[in-house]
Amino acid sequence: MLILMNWRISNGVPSFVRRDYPSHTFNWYLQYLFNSPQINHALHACAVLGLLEAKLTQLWELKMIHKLSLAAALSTLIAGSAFAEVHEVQMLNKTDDSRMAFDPAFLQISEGDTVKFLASDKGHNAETIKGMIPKNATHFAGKINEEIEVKFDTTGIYGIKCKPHFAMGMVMTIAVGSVDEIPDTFLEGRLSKNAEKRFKAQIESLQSQ
Ligand SMILES: [Cu+2]
Repeated sequence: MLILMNWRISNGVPSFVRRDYPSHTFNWYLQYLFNSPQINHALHACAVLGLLEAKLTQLWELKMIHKLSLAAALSTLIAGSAFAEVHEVQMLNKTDDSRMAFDPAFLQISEGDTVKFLASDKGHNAETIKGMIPKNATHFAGKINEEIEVKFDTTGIYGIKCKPHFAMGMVMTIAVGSVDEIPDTFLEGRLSKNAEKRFKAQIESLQSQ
């Protein structure tokens, strides 16, 4: 798609976006052809790109932007937000193997992805642990029973806790981007035996990937 767009861009004003064309009808047609939810997501991204390109085309016609910046803007969009994912984590009183836990307790995500913490059971929250997030990353703290969505833009390892059940080991690890190694200081802070044990298991999931 990127090559196609760049080809169109380098061959003059992008022309495939006809602003009078009902693109959603076309999307439904493709969805019917492929009959797949993944295709549906991809088409949604394409529709977003189409709208953006239409806007950029207008700017282009007004000679407000340069050919290269159009290509760069589209490339960034394709590489970034169009494919950012939302991951859901449940906050639970009980899972198959433990009490008071995040499920999943370990997540590997891409930069720019979002994690949504669901208040599946009552009495929990999600917040970062001091000393257990990457340098330059921002701390966050949800309130009890609050469902928060957090976007992770900084690469590295994040230790997350539920404040009321931290001592019981209600913690999770989120690895953002390609993390080669765990910082030496990651488990150096004050952790209960339970929290430390679960963190060690979560880190093993990372290293076994
Ligand atoms: Cu909790």
